[in-house]
Amino acid sequence: MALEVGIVGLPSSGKSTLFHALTGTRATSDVGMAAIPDPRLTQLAGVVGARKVTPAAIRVVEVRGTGPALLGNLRQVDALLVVLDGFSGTRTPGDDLETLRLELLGADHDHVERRLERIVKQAKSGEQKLKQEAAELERLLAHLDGGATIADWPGQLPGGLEPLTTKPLISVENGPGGIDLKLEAELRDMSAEDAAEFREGASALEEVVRGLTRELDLLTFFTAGEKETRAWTLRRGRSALDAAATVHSDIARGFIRCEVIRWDDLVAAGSHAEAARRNLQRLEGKAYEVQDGDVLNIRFNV
Ligand SMILES: Nc1nc2c(ncn2[C@@H]2O[C@H](COP(=O)(O)OP(=O)(O)OP(=O)(O)O)[C@@H](O)[C@H]2O)c(=O)[nH]1
Ligand SMILES: [Mg+2]
Repeated sequence: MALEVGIVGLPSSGKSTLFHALTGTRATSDVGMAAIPDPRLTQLAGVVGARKVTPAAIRVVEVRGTGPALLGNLRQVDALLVVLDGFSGTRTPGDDLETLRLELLGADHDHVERRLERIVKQAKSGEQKLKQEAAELERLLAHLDGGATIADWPGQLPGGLEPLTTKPLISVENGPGGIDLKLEAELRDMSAEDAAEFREGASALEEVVRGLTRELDLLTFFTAGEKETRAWTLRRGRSALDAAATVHSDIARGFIRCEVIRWDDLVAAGSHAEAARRNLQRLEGKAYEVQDGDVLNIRFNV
């Protein structure tokens, strides 16, 4: 499953412009993929002579409003990108962020309330587990009504609640004080060379993507084949088996062991064969904790 991020913002703040700048897709669709640029991938692909190079990607979802029902579409996403209008001169980004936070709080309150209603109905069957959940939700609702947030809830949350307000939130000020999203969206439609000539440094959007990977504590690992060389994201602290599952569930199921080499060792060696000769490759098992920059070759049988 690719990482997923939701774009939220007040009307006309630049949500669709950010969506286009990130995904290259016009907002006729609400879901697109944003590639995560990584210079290591290009080097690896060169060394193994890959015919296809695939960067890691984030799924991006834009929601077209801030009501509870629309925001509710974001319960599955891993993080929120909040777009703030800093270009029109008619808004105060800090105030708009506060407004957005209140909308998110409102949506979570609404969500807990509805869920409580539903569970109370279901609990009439007398099932003990449902009665317990109803009691928990009632306590949580009282906590929210008292002006607190789900994030301050001291206990464990009822399973599958998926609040919005506990998700990592990254704000993007659209305008001179932040990122000129209109320009980024226009650059997106140019070739990489033309775009590079226009801007002084790296794309400002790269900072947004880096912020996301930081907030979500992600690392990048690689698979480096001739047919395809590819970058993948994984939460820090996860195992080789989790990495295998990211690539394909069959590979995880048939996992035997995996060969691990540091990306720069492989680049320095110039080929898998030379890296093996220099003994730069290690064999690891399912429990191995994957490190940022690892190149994995997973042995499996199906
Ligand atoms: N000058 C300038 N105009 C911008 C910028 N970002 C967006 N706009 C313009 O502002 C308008 C609204 O931008 P959108 O990206 O459609 O905003 P939105 O949040 O998706 O709007 P809704 O979906 O209608 O709520 C468009 O006409 C954009 O071209 C910017 O950075 N500078
Ligand atoms: Mg829009």
